[in-house]
Amino acid sequence: MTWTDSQSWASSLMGPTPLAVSIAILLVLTIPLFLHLLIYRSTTSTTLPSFLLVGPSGAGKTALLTLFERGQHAETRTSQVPLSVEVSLPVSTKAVSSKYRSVNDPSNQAHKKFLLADTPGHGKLRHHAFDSVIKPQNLKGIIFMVDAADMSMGTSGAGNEPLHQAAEYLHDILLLLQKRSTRSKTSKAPRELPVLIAANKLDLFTALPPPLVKTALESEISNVRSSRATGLLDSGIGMNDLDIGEEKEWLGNGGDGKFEFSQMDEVNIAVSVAGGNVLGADESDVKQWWDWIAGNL
Ligand SMILES: Nc1nc2c(ncn2[C@@H]2O[C@H](COP(=O)(O)OP(=O)(O)OP(=O)(O)O)[C@@H](O)[C@H]2O)c(=O)[nH]1
Ligand SMILES: [Mg+2]
Repeated sequence: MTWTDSQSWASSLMGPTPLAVSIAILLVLTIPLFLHLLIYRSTTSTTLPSFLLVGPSGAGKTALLTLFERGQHAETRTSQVPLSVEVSLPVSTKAVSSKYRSVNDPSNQAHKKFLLADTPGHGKLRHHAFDSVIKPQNLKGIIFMVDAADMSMGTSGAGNEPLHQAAEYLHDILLLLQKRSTRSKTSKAPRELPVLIAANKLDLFTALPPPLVKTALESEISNVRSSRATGLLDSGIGMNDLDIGEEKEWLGNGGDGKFEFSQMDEVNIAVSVAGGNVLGADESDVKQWWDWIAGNL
């Protein structure tokens, strides 16, 4: 029996036989059901989107975490272990992933949830933060919090230790992100990872305004970068010995001259700066940070 034979199984499946009709009906009914189950299961099994809170000790990270979680401020003490909490976006703030939903969509009424991970800022405990950057679980962004009132004394340079500490920490985080992104370039383009520099404690009159926090950090990171380069050169490793093409050891392009946050765009890391205060005589002002989170959720 060949396939052209009217009795062959292929011909009988094509023909208007009761068997062919019932198989076709079965397929039409089960395929959408199967696809639905497949897609539905794969979206619900993923973990919640998360944001990482890093920054020097005393910046106000834990204070922000408690404010976001409970809606009010509570006493904090120096953190020693990382802590993750589930936070809901305020209903007034709309997540970017819901921008095409109708205003009447019932899922808009539900709060959009995410995980906020606090890390200790103490110099000896920063490995917790670095670990979280290296193996991110559905990481949507990093919030680097600084105490803007602490950085204001004097200008940038040797005298301003808080600024130097913050810049060094931020430099290391950005370098880690840059390495992560250049490493993954071989398989596919690195996913964009936004970084927010949250200038906190703007309620204090000594606080540096956010645009100045940005420039102060940029110029201090330039110093950190060039002193790291000198350290490497002094140790006998020349620029040419380092395989810069493979994996950049220098933050930003080339590593010379002035560092600017815009140099991170090249490796898909968008750095933005926004100010606010968790505490304050009047009340907290964290609107810009909520908006940034919503814009990346
Ligand atoms: N004036 C003022 N004080 C603040 C503000 N935010 C936080 N603080 C205070 O800053 C201090 C340090 O805050 P924490 O949240 O514990 O700091 P942290 O960043 O978690 O520090 P580590 O856990 O050591 O990394 C606390 O006494 C807070 O009350 C703010 O916006 N304004
Ligand atoms: Mg803390």
